[in-house]
Amino acid sequence: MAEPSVNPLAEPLPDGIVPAEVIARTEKRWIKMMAAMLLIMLVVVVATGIAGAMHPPSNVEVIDPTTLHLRGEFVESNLGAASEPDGSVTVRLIAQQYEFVPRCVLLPAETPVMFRLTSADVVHGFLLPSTNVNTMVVPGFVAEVRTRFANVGEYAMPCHEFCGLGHHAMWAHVRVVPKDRFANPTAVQRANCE
Ligand SMILES: [Cu+2]
Repeated sequence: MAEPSVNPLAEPLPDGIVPAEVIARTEKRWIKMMAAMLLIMLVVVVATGIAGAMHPPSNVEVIDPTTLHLRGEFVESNLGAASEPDGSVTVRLIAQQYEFVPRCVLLPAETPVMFRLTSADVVHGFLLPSTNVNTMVVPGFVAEVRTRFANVGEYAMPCHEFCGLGHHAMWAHVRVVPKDRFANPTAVQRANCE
């Protein structure tokens, strides 16, 4: 007498073993969730890049870090904020262990501002929270960032690349004032906030 043949795959599984079709369904659900998250992040990156100008700076410009103080646009008398003929403002800064020179920059609101920075020694970071300004300052290169301050006020400017033992104390400030209170700064004014 032959036993009735039973398909072992059709038998109920022992406790604790999840059926293959349940696993397949769960995995498909996770794949859909991951694809949706990637899509959302991609949209955020593109939208902030276009609307808020939040993107990595693309400027590539080399400079000799050993002669910054001797000649060229980063000599001490040329640092700080300067008004341009087209009404915009250019700010030149040097990052060095453990300070930014100058330590405070006065700027007008609602005006195109271009920051140009370079490092005199090691890699530093340049960040203005609540704006699109965020870049590395690499010795030998000029970092260039364009922004426009919508709000007046004091912006803290921390170095955000670890640059040595005094890194935590490396801060500067940007003070943004109403446009009509900003005049083309004199040689002394351009390097402080008074
Ligand atoms: Cu630092």
